[in-house]
Amino acid sequence: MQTLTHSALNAGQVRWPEHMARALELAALVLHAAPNPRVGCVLVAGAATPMDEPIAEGWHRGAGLPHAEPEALAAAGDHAKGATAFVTLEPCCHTGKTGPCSSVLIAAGVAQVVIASRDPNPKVSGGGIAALESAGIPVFFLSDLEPAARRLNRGFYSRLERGRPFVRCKLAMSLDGRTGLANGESKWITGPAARADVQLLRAQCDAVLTGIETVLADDPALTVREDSLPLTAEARQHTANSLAQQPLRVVLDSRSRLYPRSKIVTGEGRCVAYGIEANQGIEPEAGELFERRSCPRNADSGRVELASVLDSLALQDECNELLVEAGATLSGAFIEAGLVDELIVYIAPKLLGSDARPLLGFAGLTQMSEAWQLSIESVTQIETDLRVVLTPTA
Ligand code: AOF
Ligand code: ZN
Repeated sequence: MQTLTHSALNAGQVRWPEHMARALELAALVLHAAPNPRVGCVLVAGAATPMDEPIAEGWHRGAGLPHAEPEALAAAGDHAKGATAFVTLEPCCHTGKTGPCSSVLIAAGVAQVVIASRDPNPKVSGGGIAALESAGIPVFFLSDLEPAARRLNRGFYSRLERGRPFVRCKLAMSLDGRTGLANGESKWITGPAARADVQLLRAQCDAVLTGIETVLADDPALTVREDSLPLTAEARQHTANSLAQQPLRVVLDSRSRLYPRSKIVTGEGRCVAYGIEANQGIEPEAGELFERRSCPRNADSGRVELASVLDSLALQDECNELLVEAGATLSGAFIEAGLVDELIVYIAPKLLGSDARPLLGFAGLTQMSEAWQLSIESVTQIETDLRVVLTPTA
């Protein structure tokens, strides 16, 4: 396989970044394809001239459905022969729920394949590249687009490379960093548009996690309400498959206080509660969509060990991306444990005063150098509120 940076492209390859950017765009039409990665494919006529035009497009709509390459090849028909295939991820070489894409590309007679990332799945992991090359099809790696291709599937990479999901933590606060009044009233800090944006975060993840205190206080459903999603009709249609299933709901419930009629248990889709002891609580009453799991106890907090919960979600549920929608204590514990990969903070232009509730439940810092340092990824105004996306600074 030849690695190519943008500056090393020859005259016949100058439009390659453009074709790959389109393949990345196609992949991103799907909110999530879990447990599979999101993949896009563009077929371009001919092997290498600047005049080459795309002849077909395809993308992966979700687990069990055709991969991006056979989708594009089907759209191209006989024109695929001699074409260049731009695929955001290394074509697979195994038979899972569908057959190997490398074989399909070889059978269709494509002249060459250009990829933007390697597949971390141990069943593939270089095998797709090797299969194509041994059939005489050159493979090129556009390394400058690798960060974008990895970002597209950061949950998939996180699960396969670290054995745990990519963790996003959503928080909503007033301008003075408060989440509710001292009497507990918290509905609503942010406006309807910001809350619709949270629906989109839920639709993008595989699992939503909260704590038992939030369930006891607010009884949240934590489901995706399709009609609240801020999507165009076209976008909705592209991602229809990912909206067919609710994200797994996860409750941390160390002392088995979850009750069977809570919305998190009775809502559509599966719910898992993690406690210290297995087989305690409501399991028999709640039906087969509810499961109670046990976890090691964290010696400091006396509650479930958060890292074990993440390991379990990756291993047992193939969870790529987890959204934490919890209160100050649990969100603070995730941050303190260094387990949050991205924070999404909605800020409402309201002032609630110093007796209102704080954003996070950790305390005890005595020096500025101990502060949790974050970097701002983006700041977006969402009607009356702001959304700030941050990542912890390593
Ligand atoms: C590709 N193109 O569009 C995708 C790929 O169970 P299966 O058959 O759907 O296989 C899932 C695995 O295939 C997934 O873990 C990843 O390694 C690869 N995904 N590969 O060539 C695609 N979605
Ligand atoms: Zn495939």
